[in-house]
Amino acid sequence: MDTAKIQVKAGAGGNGCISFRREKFVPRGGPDGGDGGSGGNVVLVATLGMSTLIDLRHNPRQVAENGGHGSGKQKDGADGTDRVIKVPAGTIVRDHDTLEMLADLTEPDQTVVVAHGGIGGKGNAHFKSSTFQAPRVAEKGEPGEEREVSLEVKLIADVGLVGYPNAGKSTLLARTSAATPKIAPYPFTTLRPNLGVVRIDREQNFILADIPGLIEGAHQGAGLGHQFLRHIERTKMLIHVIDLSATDGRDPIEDYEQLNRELGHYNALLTKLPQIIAVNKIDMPEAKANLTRVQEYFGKQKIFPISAVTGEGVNQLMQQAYRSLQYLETRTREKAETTISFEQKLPPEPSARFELVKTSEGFVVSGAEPRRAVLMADMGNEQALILLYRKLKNMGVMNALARAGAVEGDTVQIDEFEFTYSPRAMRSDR
Ligand SMILES: Nc1nc2c(ncn2[C@@H]2O[C@H](COP(=O)(O)OP(=O)(O)OP(=O)(O)O)[C@@H](O)[C@H]2O)c(=O)[nH]1
Ligand SMILES: [Mg+2]
Repeated sequence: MDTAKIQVKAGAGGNGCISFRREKFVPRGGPDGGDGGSGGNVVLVATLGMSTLIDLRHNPRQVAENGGHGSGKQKDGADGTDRVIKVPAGTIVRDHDTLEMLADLTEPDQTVVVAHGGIGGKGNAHFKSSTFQAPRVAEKGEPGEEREVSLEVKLIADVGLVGYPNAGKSTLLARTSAATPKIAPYPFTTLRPNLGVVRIDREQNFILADIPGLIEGAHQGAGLGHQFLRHIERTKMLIHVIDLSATDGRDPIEDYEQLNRELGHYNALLTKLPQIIAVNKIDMPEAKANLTRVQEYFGKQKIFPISAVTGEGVNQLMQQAYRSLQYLETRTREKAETTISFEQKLPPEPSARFELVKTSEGFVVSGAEPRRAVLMADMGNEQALILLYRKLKNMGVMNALARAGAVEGDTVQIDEFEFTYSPRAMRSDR
């Protein structure tokens, strides 16, 4: 339920209207057709308190409302309503075809438009000019964008709990936060990651994630941990929980090494995350017996003996985690600041409005603006070509064609529309 593929379609713009004023004693009124309204967008919004994409899996097609058409007396159509889709905070949004990342919705209420509504077509009231007194033409609404997007939820926790199955991770999360994960004396009790807020005091807190247990082979898909490892890619640090009592006939040091290997197999970067070592179940005699040996193994690296059940040592551990987090955050902030000052030195990109390519068949014009002009031209209407010529001329397309050596009769292609280049026609259609 952590991934979903959805099809999104924004609303089309409404059509512009062709209409003429009719009043008593005014036989031929001027054009008064109103504009179409814009189509609604499809918008994703990051929402706290949601953790899965299950609703979207059941509704994989999401469509926003179309804009209303314009009508007479300069009345404009209503704008279409946006389709707003709630997704969990921590959702990464990608275009399904290109895999391009459209957004990383980490902050609650952060939004991204995944399909833009089309703009409304202009009514004929707009097209009156000295040479074009009675325009019997209006624009069509622009079609809404349509595409497939892939969603993937990655938890956003500051600190991840990792450890062998049954080490006591969930017990520790339950002890330090209001979360209520399932706890039981057998491995793989936790099937899904759980989050909890750990409060150090009134203002200081961090988010702790409990990840299902990992075992050797998890990175190859054996065991449960595999599909959840990606969640800890986004934590800033880990608390490695070791079962010091070794009651299941295991060895705490071996457990520790095996688990780190497991992380490394999955993603070498995970081994670079700072780890705090918590040796758990210190309330048990078996654990006390192992403590000296394990302390020697870690040498200078500080370890935290705790009991998630009695609470012994737990506060010290959480305070250390909070201090480490603060240290890490200052460091990344400093890094980020250096990057920004570097980026500011770069010159701004010139924004090209269209591109012109000469082919053996003629010319191909591409770009969002000319494409939109063609899509909004009502080709069934003979006057539509006049409007289209004007628009392309204003965009500079006609001049660019002339400069590129286009001559009367050349074919010009824009999107799926083809026309014959004719400077003479252009002049008469001013
Ligand atoms: N004596 C003692 N038992 C503990 C301690 N912490 C956890 N346990 C017990 O160990 C067992 C496993 O605890 P969980 O918290 O479910 O362990 P987990 O690491 O979340 O296990 P998985 O979700 O299966 O990976 C439970 O029976 C707990 O009561 C502790 O500090 N002392
Ligand atoms: Mg658990």
